Amino acid sequence: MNHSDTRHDWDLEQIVALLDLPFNDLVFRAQSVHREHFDPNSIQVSTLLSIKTGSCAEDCGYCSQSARHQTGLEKEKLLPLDEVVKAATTARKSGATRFCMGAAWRNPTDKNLERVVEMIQAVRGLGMETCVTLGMLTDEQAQRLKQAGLDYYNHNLDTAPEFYGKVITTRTFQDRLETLEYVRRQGINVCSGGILGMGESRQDRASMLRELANLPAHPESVPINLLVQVEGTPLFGTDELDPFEFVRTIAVARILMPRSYVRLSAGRTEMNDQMQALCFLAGANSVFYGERLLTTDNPEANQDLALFKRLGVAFEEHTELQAVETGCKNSGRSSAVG
Ligand code: SAM
Ligand code: DTB
Ligand code: SF4
Repeated sequence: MNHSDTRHDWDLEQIVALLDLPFNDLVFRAQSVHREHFDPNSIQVSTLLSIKTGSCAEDCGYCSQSARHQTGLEKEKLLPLDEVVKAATTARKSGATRFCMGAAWRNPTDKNLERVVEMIQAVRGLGMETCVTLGMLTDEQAQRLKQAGLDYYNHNLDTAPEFYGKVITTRTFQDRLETLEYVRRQGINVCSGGILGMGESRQDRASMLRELANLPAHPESVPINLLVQVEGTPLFGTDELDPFEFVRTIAVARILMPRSYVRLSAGRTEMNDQMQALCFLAGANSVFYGERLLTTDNPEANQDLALFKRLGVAFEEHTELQAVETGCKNSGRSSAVG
């Protein structure tokens, strides 16, 4: 979808200049853009489930699930369908509109993909939006997921192309772009973002945002994760990122991709309420909800409800899809928290 105010021709200097703005100017600008397209007091919530855990063939330096890192993680084979349906039903009852299923694969086999197809169909049957993240796909596999009715595919660029080789050596940045292209070609909504706090520079953060914003179409959903430092991974012990630098990056993501949902993703357990509020002010309007991410903790649901209530923000009730399809500002209903 191309709109007159969405650009795909950002250069690095322009993005670095945004990141360099005085903090107040940057956040004000991001919040102004945010208000042109979204209800500023409404937050979309997704719940995550790890459907296959650990023993992954890739060597991503941040990840607890790589077979190459000794993280003491309990491995789990692909979950049976009934367990997935049970978890999705619980997530729906607590107010999540989207159910995201993650598998620790470099890429799915066709046989495993069929099992995931069953899961997608069952979760859709509960009236929820579906998202899966399964690693690299072929064109045909993306087509199969589309046929199954999948709403979103999550596949992060993770970091700047210039920094990529310092974090992952078993695949290339180009591999990631290819999967995103197959997913987009099938008309599946794209969820793609990255991780901050891996020792990258501000220029690297700008470069990652440029890659996302200059895709032929902006991802509908842009997760910005703060590295969750897992003992036993190569990135454990990395110097912590200045929290304001994280907020700045959220703000610039909002400015560059004005109609995308920007998700304040992993890392919220390390953030205080004030920092999360700043992220929302800077244009983040989606979170993972529920006490578990994939293998690490997320804030307790009660804690999030209390924060949302204090901030006067509400869960977005309508689906993102309706918002994207109607292109409507403030089109959704929100339910007050509390
Ligand atoms: N294996 C698939 C893949 O890598 O595309 C899907 C699952 S993978 C766990 C999904 C995403 O989670 C990664 O792309 C990365 O951005 C994020 N992630 C993984 N470990 C993380 C960590 N320790 N901190 C923050 N984000 C993390
Ligand atoms: C994304 O960008 N973040 C989520 C989701 N996409 C799949 C995963 C975060 C994982 C955090 C570390 C863990 O729990 O293993
Ligand atoms: Fe495997 Fe995904 Fe973890 Fe990389 S991020 S090791 S591909 S599960």
